[in-house]
Amino acid sequence: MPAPCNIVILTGAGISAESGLATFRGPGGLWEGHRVEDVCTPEALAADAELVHRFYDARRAALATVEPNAAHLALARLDREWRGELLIVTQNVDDLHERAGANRVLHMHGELLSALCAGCGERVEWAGPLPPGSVCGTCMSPEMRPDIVFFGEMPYQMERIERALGEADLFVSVGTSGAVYPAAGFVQGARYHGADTLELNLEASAGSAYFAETRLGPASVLVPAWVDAVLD
Ligand code: BJW
Repeated sequence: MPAPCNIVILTGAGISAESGLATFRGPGGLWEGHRVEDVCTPEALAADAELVHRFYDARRAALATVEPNAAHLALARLDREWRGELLIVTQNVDDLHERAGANRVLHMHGELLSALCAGCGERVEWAGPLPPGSVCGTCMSPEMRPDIVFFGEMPYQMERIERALGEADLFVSVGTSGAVYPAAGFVQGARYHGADTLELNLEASAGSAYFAETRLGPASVLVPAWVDAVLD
């Protein structure tokens, strides 16, 4: 890999699995018998806000008990030492990339530790439980909700992501099943613009066929090995 080149890294729930956070679609992926597709929708929030809040309260509680693992730490090292453009696009709503020390991180599906006003779009730091009807400090509308991109909603910063993919020389995907769009389509977008593509995942995913190379194994092993090879 000639340095410095432009790298875009997409991460998914698999990178945080070895920290102790559950993935969505593997064993143990169900929560109180619900699929994520049934809980993470604007319709579910409207129909049963308490259920949706309970889901995210449980996720926040779990997040408070875990630490970044070797894969997060390796990407943070890459972020510090890589002289070319680099963007870590994470689908994860945890803060483990940041806690590992990475700065160039974009949360396309929102963040557990912030809240969103559905009225004015203001995003604020999470300050505790949000009973239905919680009022926004900026526009005063009673529409505060978890800062999560639900199914059917537009993920954050798509223009910036698409620009980065268009300029990428290398696209690397870590720990994602390739089941959820638009993230699942990034590999094809990057390839279309001429990037090399590498997938690091525990098992073959729905997107594996689109990658030039797939390496199978735990992220805590594959990611540090790949980062060492890129930097050394
Ligand atoms: C390991 C490991 C270890 C385990 N080491 N690996 C058809 C085409 C296009 C779009 C659609 C379509 N049909 C429907 C849609 C739209 C929909 C969609 O994709 N639905 C699918 C169900 C088909 N998408 C949307 O609605 C999105 N918005 C949208 O499309 O807007 C319109 C638009 C138009 C044009 C341009 C752009 C946009 C919004 C999607 C919102 C996703 N939200 C969630 C929940 C919120 C966040 C949260 O609560 O955490 O995001 S769903 C959930 O899935 C979460 C995740 O970020 C996301 C992806 O999951 P991920 O990360 O891949 O986890 P898993 O569990 O699926 O996989 C883990 C992987 O790790 C596995 O492969 C394991 O093997 C591996 N692994 N341990 C390495 N130790």
